[in-house]
Amino acid sequence: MVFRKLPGVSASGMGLRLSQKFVFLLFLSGLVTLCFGALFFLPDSVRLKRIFLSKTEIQPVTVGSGSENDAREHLKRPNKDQEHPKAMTPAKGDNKLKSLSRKPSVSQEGTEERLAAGKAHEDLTLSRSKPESASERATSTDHGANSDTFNYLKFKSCLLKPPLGRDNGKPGDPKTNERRERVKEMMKFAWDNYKRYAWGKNELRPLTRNGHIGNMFGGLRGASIIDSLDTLYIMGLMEEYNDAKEWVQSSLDLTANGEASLFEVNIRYVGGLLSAYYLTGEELFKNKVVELGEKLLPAFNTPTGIPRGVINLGSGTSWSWGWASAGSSILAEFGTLHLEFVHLSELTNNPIYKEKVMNIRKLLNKIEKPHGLYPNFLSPVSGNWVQHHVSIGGLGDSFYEYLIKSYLMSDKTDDDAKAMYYSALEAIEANLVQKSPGGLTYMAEWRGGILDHKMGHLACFSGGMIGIGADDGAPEKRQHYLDLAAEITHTCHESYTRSATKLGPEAFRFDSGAEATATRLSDRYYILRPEVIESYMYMWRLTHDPKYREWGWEAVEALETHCRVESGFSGIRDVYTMTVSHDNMQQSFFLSETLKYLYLLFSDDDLLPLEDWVFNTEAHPLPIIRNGCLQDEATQDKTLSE
Ligand code: DMJ
Repeated sequence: MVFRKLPGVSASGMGLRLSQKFVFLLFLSGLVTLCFGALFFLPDSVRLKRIFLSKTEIQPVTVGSGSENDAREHLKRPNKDQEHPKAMTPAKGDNKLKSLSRKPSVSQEGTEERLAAGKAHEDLTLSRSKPESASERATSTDHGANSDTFNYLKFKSCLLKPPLGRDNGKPGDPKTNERRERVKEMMKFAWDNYKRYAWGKNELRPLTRNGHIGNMFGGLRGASIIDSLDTLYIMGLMEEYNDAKEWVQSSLDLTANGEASLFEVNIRYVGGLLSAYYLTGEELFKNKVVELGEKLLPAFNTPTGIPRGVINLGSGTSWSWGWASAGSSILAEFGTLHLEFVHLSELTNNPIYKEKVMNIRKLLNKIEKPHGLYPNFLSPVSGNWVQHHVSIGGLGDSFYEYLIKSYLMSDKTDDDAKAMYYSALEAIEANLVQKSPGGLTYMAEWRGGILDHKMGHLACFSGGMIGIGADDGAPEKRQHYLDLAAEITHTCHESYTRSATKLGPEAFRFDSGAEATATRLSDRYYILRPEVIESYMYMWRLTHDPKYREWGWEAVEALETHCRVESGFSGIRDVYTMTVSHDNMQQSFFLSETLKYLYLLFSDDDLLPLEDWVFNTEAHPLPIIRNGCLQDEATQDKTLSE
């Protein structure tokens, strides 16, 4: 640049003014940048923000409609005491969480609530520019390209036993068979009413006799259909199964746009379609699941590869939940993808899905853990923990479940998963497992070193989890793990027996004199959850102690008495009162999990034998992958000639 001397101004004077101007301009541009940056911190509702930021970056994520159904699972197991809204608690008058919590009142039905997406916008920018890995580049154009290479017959020949057993698991004992038939009738009743009043919607509202869509699955529909496919099939409800299959064929629209919970879509839709395929061999299910799996991949485009919680299935844009501190991702969400994604790679012969979840695994394995525990919130940008809240219930639960199940599903070859599971369990025992004054064993929650003596209904799955992992623990620990599993299951059963309805509350406590009872009004509801029954089923298979079948039958009777209404099954708002108030929601997991686990509890062990199958966290059975057998040429020849 050429500086011309101005009259009456010395060279040094001019230089001084110029540098003053330069500093001023620098200051001005800094100010503008700051103001623009500050826009990100304004609530999404502020107009200025909407004007200056593009729609995709600030679009609020619609999750957890005011109706209780949604709040549910996307946030799986929220807790109202927590400052984030995973809450699905039906309490009224909790203003802090009002817009985020489950609201079971029929009169509130239809109130759509929106959680502003607390996305880290800078993260989005970073993630978009993240270079792809070599294998990603190699495969990113067609993730389902090799999906026709999976040999179903060969897969079947590698199973140790027929999936449906000798006689579809029919028990020899007539009383048990009668009980099993009752559960089958419950499934038919739930299904028929869904079909009649809510066909194609996500759930049935049994009191108002209509369908519920909610916002957890983006534009996807038919959650109850996808969640029911395998249950109908194993129960031999073939007419119903065929209707469901026909709907998948003609109406499951995977091109629908909308913000969905990555976790929920994965455990229900991906899990449900995978199971349906493995059980039936119907190519339709495979094609659908591969198409869907591909749509989930952009969620992993973050600086660390840890996916965010919400994804727009149309555009591939993803966000963190608005309530998750500092744009963090949730352990139970990004840690509950492994089983399904490994199977997607199996079916497509494309390693990308497995790579995505192995990357999560590696990061979690490497990162420093407070007292060996895994906190529930992690930044997808820095890969660091964001808060030190640890829970085996909401926000954490199925991460631990997927560690041991990954090991089992790998035909016990996934040693990292094994090592991580047992060391996590050790840390849990050392820090969270407690004995109440009344002698009940429970899992407390941990908040930066301080124990909250509360156990969520969701945490009751851990009886079954510790049970199925017992056998592969250190030899001197095996009996101990089985005992621990039985104790936890016993405690969860106590939480049922101590209520008037004999159904368990959403959370129960062990402080201020409480022993496995809810002390807060807002924890008293029951939304047809499966976790306690899930543990009965596993403990029955592992021990054959008849008490587990008796406990399961108690639950059937309580469900029939308090949750069956004229047009389906409904959750209830207070398990401690006999004059029940229904929440008007038949959750899809009632069909996929609660009734399936009850049916299996009253069936012979050869129906979906644990030697061949692991259940995903929505109770969809996925086969153990026997690579040795699958790659064996002799088996190949055998199947080809079949
Ligand atoms: C289900 O969707 C799954 O079991 C999930 O892991 C947790 N919660 C519900 C049922 O309670």
